[in-house]
Amino acid sequence: MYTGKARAYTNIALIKYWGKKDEHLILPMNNSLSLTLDAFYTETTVEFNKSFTEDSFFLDGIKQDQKQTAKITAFLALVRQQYQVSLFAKVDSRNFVPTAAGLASSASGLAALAGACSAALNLGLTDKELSRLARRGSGSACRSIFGGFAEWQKGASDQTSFAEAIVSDNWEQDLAMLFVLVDDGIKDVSSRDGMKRTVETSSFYAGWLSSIDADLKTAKQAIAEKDFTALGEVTEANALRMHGTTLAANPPFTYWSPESLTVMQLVRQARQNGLPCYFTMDAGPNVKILVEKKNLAALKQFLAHHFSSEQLISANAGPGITLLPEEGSEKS
Ligand code: 2P0
Repeated sequence: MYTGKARAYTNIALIKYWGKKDEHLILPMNNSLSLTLDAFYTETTVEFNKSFTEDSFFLDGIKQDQKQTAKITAFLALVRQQYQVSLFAKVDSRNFVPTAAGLASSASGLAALAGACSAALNLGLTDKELSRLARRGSGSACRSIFGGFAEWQKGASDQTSFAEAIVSDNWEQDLAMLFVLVDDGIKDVSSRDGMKRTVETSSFYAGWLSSIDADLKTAKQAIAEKDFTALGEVTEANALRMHGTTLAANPPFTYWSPESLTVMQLVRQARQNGLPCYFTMDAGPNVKILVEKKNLAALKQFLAHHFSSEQLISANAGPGITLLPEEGSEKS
């Protein structure tokens, strides 16, 4: 048998990935830029074993059904094909999230799986190769190979689409992200389905694409100059543009709940009160607030009038993927 283990942290995009030009290869329509966080991560052990007759997937110790295993199985099939392996595998994943608030992330999950496969099969992949492999599991996973800021270069082929670390002089260590967990009770549109519907039907999608290059340039310049206001403003504007595209899809949809709008309004109010902070949102109603670490306590205090402490989860910048080879690559 061949076993390997890896830990990967989730990342939040400041400039979003929204839309694929190749669904099979997971090639995105646009570059994206993210911050990897330390508070939420996945640890995954994978075992390839000739005695297995099928792939299996355990999440937090619970065996997952076929539907929940589909993304994992598809990824394992790709690994088998790409690296000439014929064995089935058992995947054992643990999500480390501060609450059971639905923050489990496919970014950390698929990045950890890619790392665990690399460790188990002794593939010796570089970070770039690992990023390309993780991308095939879930687009955003390619950014979780790296700590701090990362940019996913959309590329034009499987070979040329991968994330890279952005040189930042460790400025990300001055930043924090506060998650405001809100519950909406609305049926989810998965990000995969949501971005597909948007690309295919939204009359606003062209506008989204046309604004990306300028947003990326602004964000990268802000990181280079350690300009929090510039980074925050472009983060918030980019998220609003992404979410705007869903309103013009057919059928239209939104990830926003009334509470999401309340948080957005509170963020604007905090700014008016002299507390610099900026929001972003992904394919769900929770709001993430980018804030300088030195202002995190004040922001939490301000929001504590409206939300319980369980709803306010903070994170700092986190590290890249860690392969845990001590458990790896034993043959028997
Ligand atoms: C992002 N999201 O850049 C964007 C913003 C959600 C909104 O990447 O289909 O799970 O597996 O490539 O990576 C979530 O989408 O989608 C995502 P697939 P993924 O973080």
